Amino acid sequence: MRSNRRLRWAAIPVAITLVVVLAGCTQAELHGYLPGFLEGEPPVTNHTERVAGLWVTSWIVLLCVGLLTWGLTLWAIVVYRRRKGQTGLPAQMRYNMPIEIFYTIVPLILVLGFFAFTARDQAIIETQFDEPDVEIEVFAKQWAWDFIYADAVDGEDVWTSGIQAQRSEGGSVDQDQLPTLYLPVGADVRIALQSRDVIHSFWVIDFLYKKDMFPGKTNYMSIVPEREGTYAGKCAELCGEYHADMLFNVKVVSQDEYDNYVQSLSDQGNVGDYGDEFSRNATLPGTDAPERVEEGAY
Ligand SMILES: [Cu+2]
Repeated sequence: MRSNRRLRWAAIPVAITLVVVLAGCTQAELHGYLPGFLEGEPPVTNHTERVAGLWVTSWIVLLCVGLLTWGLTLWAIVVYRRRKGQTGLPAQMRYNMPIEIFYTIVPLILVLGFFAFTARDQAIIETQFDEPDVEIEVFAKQWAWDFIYADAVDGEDVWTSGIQAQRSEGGSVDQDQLPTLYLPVGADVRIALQSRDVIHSFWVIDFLYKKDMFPGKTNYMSIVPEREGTYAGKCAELCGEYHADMLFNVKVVSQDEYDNYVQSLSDQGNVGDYGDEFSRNATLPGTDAPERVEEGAY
């Protein structure tokens, strides 16, 4: 009873300190210094708050575990230090059931807790739009990106085919020549991720999410971009010599600007299918072997 009351008194200054410290936090600090959070601006996508929440909560829990562990370690070092005149080993303790149960149960609760919250958030983030406003197909290729805007202009696909980062002699990247994916702000976007050759990974840093891209298998990502701006993207799976130059940008723009952009692709003649026929591997499962050309066919 007495220790309970003492604990309650101890909790008050801890709570006050937390409130004062957190109230003075900037957006960047509240989101654990993850990229993309700006004071007074909407989050980058509909998922970023959730990802940041999981990250920051995990850190706070783990920091508490750390403080407890470091505190107990220091306490043991100080209280049980060797005093003047002491010799030999101190009394050795073993089979302390309460302590053993404690350090079995507590980590188990922590691991199950992390698993449960991660599984919950992942299930929500991985739920794909059945009827997206905008459907994008992304093909990764050594070492650039092709973006296909499905049914974007008069029911037809339009596309861009990218090249890898072009560097000046000093090594800086020419941003204008990077492959650029346009997305309309506020739209339900579903992105189909595929590869033309080896395994790559689609990573837009400020989206706080990445996903592998495999030849012969399509992965999906469903998001609502919520803040206009330009966001850096890169391949996040070591994929060969110029992996580091496999960069792109995502431009989140107004619906009008998006419509103008896809129309401009159509005007340039980038219309129609730009799919698997440009992939390197022509012998994937489900593909027929190339037919032998009849003699004299040439
Ligand atoms: Cu790659």
